[in-house]
Amino acid sequence: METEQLVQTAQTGVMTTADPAQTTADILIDKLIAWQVEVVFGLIGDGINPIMEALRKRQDKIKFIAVRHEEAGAFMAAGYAKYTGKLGVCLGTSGPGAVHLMNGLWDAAMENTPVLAITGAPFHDLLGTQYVQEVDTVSMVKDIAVYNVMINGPQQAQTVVDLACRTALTTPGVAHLAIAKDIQKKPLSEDKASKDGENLRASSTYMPRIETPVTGELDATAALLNAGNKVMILAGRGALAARAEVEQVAEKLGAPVAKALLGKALLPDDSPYTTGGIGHLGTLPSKQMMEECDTLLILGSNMPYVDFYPKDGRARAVQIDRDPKRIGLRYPVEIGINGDVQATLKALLPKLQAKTDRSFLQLAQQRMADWRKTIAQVENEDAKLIKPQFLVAEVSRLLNDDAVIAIDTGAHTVFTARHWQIRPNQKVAVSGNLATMAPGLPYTIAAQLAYPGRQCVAMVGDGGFTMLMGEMVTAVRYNLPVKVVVFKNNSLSMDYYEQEALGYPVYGADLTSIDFAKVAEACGAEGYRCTQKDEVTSTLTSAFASNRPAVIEVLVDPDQAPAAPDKVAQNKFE
Ligand SMILES: Cc1ncc(C[n+]2csc(CCOP(=O)(O)OP(=O)(O)O)c2C)c(N)n1
Ligand SMILES: [Mg+2]
Repeated sequence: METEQLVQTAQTGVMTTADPAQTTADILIDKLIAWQVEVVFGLIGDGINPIMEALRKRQDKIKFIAVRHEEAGAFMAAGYAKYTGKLGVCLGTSGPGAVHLMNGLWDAAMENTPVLAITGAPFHDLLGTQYVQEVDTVSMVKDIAVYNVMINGPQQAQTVVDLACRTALTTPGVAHLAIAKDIQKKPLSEDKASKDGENLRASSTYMPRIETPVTGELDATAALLNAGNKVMILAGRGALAARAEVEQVAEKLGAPVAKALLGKALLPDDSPYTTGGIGHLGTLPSKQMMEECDTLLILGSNMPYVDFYPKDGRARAVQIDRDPKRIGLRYPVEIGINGDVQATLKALLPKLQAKTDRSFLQLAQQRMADWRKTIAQVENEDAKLIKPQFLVAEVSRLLNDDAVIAIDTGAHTVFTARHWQIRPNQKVAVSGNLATMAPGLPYTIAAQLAYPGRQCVAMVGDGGFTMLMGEMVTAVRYNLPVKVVVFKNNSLSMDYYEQEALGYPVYGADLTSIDFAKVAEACGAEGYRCTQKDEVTSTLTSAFASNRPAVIEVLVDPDQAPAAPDKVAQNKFE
């Protein structure tokens, strides 16, 4: 696994010195270039014209991707950062443009994703006068921003843009800079520095944060893990860079690894060490092993489904996380280590004793063999309609070894999480914590920009896709050959089943049918359609072979409920 996926590499600082004719907007964009920002996702407006002009003048150094909806721009910035670990940047005009960014910013913030949002504001002397498009964007993002400033002049821009980028990358999280439109075009020569601020400067120096674990905790951790007879590992996004170390720990302790959805890429699904996903969209073996373990090692995971942890008092637990606020959040752990998972495991490994009793891991492997048979039966069962499980299995089989996948939110998330057998060099982004609909297409566009040579595929529901499907034209405009697989069930099916499970008569869940293949064609992309099971393989094969953006609309069986792990074989929703 490339560690590049997780952290921007350290960089030596470039101290940009602006010439006096440079405006705030010039300084802002030069700083972004110094921070190695390659792309800004946004949509113009009269609140950001000077920023657009600064981008236009530097288009050979920094790319502006014009989106059709600012929400998509923010999802693209978030997706870009989730896939690459680099800073994602989005831009929206004052008022409505900024408001549209919010959902994508929340998505980024809830996954500690490094994103910088830049918003415009009305003329500085009109702020507070209820002027047209006046939204207090600094207040709007204050619940999520790790850095949040209104820039009041080019002098200040020389410092705070660097601070915004560094804070977003190192915390990591969402930084926000708001700039009134006249301030954007104010030249440095017209902004006299204060006496105290005269020598204040910043630079694009950036060092990723590295936490060093404390030895005392390591010895106690090793003792606890060595004493366990049935050790289980729960690993999430924070463990992604530590594949080799997780494998070594699993091997030494004879411990199966359950992967939280955001940690799906940690181990390939055919690894002998993993029981696959966990939680409502996980596997039965993950659930069973978690119930039966006597020791739990949580690695960089904040998996929210508390029912899927061991019962209180049943397992002694250790948690390693770079955010101390998360230690003990989901399960009462005995020892918490605040640190990077990879560094901590490296230090811990020599202290662990290889367990001779392999029976717990062997039980997990045997259960996984049964589970694989069960899901293969579910996928291949004779059925009149196309089963979404079968569709995922076919996509999974036909993907390139280094495919980059985006998953939207809905019943199809459950099917994709479970039936896509991830391989070692495949990547994924999903709105794991906000669990919002609509990011699938924007994420995949960002993926294709970040990895031009790789196959980028989005798995989306018909509801979520409709929300931002205008971005198909963005894929066309920038020649991005993304592939969007639409699970068409004419239903907001996840919530259909939720209402049903709660005993409500289902209301508001049906969708009026849209011809998505035609929508794709109208945008200048290719449109494919499957209505029969025997068309799926050939249609996917043709679409994946195309070098153009494409939508593959697949009419799936709406009666397939996203079942909980123990109901999978019976197809019941819990
Ligand atoms: C922005 C947003 N609105 C509403 C929801 C609640 N919700 C979660 S899944 C879902 C249904 C998604 O439908 P679709 O995209 O068609 O996928 P399907 O469940 O049919 O696979 C809804 C309404 C949400 N998560 N995000
Ligand atoms: Mg649907």
